[in-house]
Amino acid sequence: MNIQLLLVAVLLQCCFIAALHHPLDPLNPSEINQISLIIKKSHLGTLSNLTFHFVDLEEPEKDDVLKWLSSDKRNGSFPYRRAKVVVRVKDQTHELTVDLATSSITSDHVYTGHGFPPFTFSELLQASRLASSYPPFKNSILKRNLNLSEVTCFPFTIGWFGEIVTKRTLKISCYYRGGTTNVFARPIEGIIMLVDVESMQITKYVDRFTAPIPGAAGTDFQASGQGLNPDSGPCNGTNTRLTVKGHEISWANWAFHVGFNARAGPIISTASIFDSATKMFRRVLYRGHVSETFVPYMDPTTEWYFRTFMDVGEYGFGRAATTLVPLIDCPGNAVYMDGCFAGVDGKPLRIPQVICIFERFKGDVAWRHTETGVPGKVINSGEPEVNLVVRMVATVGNYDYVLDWEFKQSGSIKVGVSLTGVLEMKATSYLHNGVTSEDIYGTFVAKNTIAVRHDHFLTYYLDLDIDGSNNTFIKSKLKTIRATGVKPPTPRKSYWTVVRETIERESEAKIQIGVEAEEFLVVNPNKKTEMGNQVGYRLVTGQPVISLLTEDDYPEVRAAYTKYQLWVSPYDKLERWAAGFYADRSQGDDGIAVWNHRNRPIGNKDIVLWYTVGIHHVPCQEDFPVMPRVYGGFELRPANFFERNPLLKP
Ligand SMILES: *[C@@H]1O[C@H](CO)[C@@H](O)[C@H](O)[C@H]1NC(C)=O
Ligand SMILES: *[C@@H]1O[C@H](CO)[C@@H](O)[C@H](O)[C@H]1NC(C)=O
Ligand SMILES: *[C@@H]1O[C@H](CO)[C@@H](O)[C@H](O)[C@H]1NC(C)=O
Ligand SMILES: *[C@@H]1O[C@H](CO)[C@@H](O)[C@H](O)[C@H]1NC(C)=O
Ligand SMILES: *[C@@H]1O[C@H](CO)[C@@H](O)[C@H](O)[C@H]1NC(C)=O
Ligand SMILES: [Cu+2]
Repeated sequence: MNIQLLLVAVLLQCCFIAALHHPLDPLNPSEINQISLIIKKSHLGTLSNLTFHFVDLEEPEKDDVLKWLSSDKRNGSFPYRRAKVVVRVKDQTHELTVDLATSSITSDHVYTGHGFPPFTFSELLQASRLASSYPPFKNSILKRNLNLSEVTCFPFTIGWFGEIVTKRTLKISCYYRGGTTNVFARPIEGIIMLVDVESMQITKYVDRFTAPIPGAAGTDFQASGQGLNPDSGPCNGTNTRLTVKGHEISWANWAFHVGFNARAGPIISTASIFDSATKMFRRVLYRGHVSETFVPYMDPTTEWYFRTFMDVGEYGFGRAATTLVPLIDCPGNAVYMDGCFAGVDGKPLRIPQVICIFERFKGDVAWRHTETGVPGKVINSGEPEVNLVVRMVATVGNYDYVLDWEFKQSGSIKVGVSLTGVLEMKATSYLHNGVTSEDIYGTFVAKNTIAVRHDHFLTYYLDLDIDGSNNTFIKSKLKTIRATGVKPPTPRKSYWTVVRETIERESEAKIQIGVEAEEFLVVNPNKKTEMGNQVGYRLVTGQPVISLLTEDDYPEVRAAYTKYQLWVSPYDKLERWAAGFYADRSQGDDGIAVWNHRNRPIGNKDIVLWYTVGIHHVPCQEDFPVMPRVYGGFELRPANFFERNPLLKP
């Protein structure tokens, strides 16, 4: 049986050694090697079967980073370099801090709370291969008259449904290739296997029913060649203003750092914008990245109910990242960065060209005006919009997430995700729609094939530092007023005004967007413009989507934060992952919804925004056999940050 690997990244042993430039630079291959050697030589290494689940830079103290950046930053190296490592050994999860300068483990703590660290490639691969040699499965395949060599199995994380959890577990579901490369299009329905990951054995086998395997015809996808070649049209910028120094980027009026880790994928740090009025760089975003994803499927039956994925915490977006393909994933003028992370054995793995950075001219107007009021003249002025994009693509099984951070010279940062790839489909004995009145939990996209309804929630961690660390979150309500008090009276009956509400506590800062007309601002209450306005940035929200599951449903207990699109918390180095660090089989006792209960003060404090991009996905036939991209996002836009339009000459 030739089970294909679900992981599409090209993984190579790392072969380069990057010099350290910036305290937030990701761990380089030699550092990852050093870390795994330190751990293997320790008491943990002598125990059997040590597996590495997470190896990342231990975030340096923010004050130290800021001090280092604001001093003459090239005049000396950063004072320390530490790693956070999570390993499993003897069925226990160890959280380690490793100091790279002294080559020592400075803390070793056994985690005993709920949930498990992310799965490794090796575990997923081994689990996917178990079925082929499992006699009951071979019988089931024989019974269905299928060729075992044409079967591909995938491991799925299984969430939590109130049971007592003692083991790391996956479920396996299988598909039939037989004449197609679109593996997900031909599900072998009715069979579910439970895998105990620690012993790597199938511990439960259910073959509940058979359904016809959807046909192979029409499932393959080929590009039509209609795409404009990005090299030939006016689609790409010239990059003349782009400088990449290690992980530090400067472009036009922006300067920022691009990192990468196995969990979040791309991480934007210390983004500052040059103010031509003051001739100074001003701080905007200390750190931003995807914090968690939640993808619950809306089919409550035996083979499907557990599909309630938290991809970032269970698998890792960085781990699922793919090597970008020039002229498809990124235009011709893109520059690329590699990504490194530790494999199951602690050795560094490299994903070549994991992030691309490119200047983009989409044909949009940045600003314009035609002035006809000057006698005898028609004055046209304006400029085209040219932006800089930082992109990574994570392919988590069937879905592809294109993550973009787009920097505009106006000071905006547009953050978004495009979803494409293949739907999760289910085989049914019904041929097409209209033959049953029962709920089929999805849409017929092909004969005997239902694409199951689901949601995508991507929660972003946004540590904004608007012109300094101490910021305040403001909710501005647009309120309708009766125009009764106007003197002298006019015929107008109503207008709207802005009622600014300063949010002092985090419990008042969990917000369902779109219920009222309101605006969200992060301001620096200690800084005002010459006109007396507080300097700030506005959060321009996208479609207001919240989870529709009931609060007592187990997936919702784990992802309670998806009932609100926006949360604000005081900065705490330990609070980065919206559903908690140990997302696999978590029980909802960690994460932003829980931290919020402490109701800490957030006025004039270093604060973090947690914003969720949500998409309710009701599949349609055009999403088959591969779906055209769907976009969701938001924008961080200056609001009284500059004295005037920063796109103009000073
Ligand atoms: C350690 O790993 C080996 C090979 O994967 C396996 O055969 C053995 O059972 C494992 N031992 C323990 C204690 O898990
Ligand atoms: C770096 O610069 C700061 C301020 O200019 C100075 O106080 C410090 O001594 C310098 N450090 C080194 C290692 O040169
Ligand atoms: C099963 O599939 C394999 C691989 O595609 C092929 O080589 C083999 O001939 C097939 N066997 C039968 C009985 O069709
Ligand atoms: C687009 O990029 C390519 C490759 O860098 C370059 O040759 C071409 O001139 C660019 N096109 C435009 C319109 O800038
Ligand atoms: C920021 O707030 C903290 C307390 O919340 C205070 O100690 C500090 O001085 C403030 N910094 C500035 C620059 O206002
Ligand atoms: Cu979807």
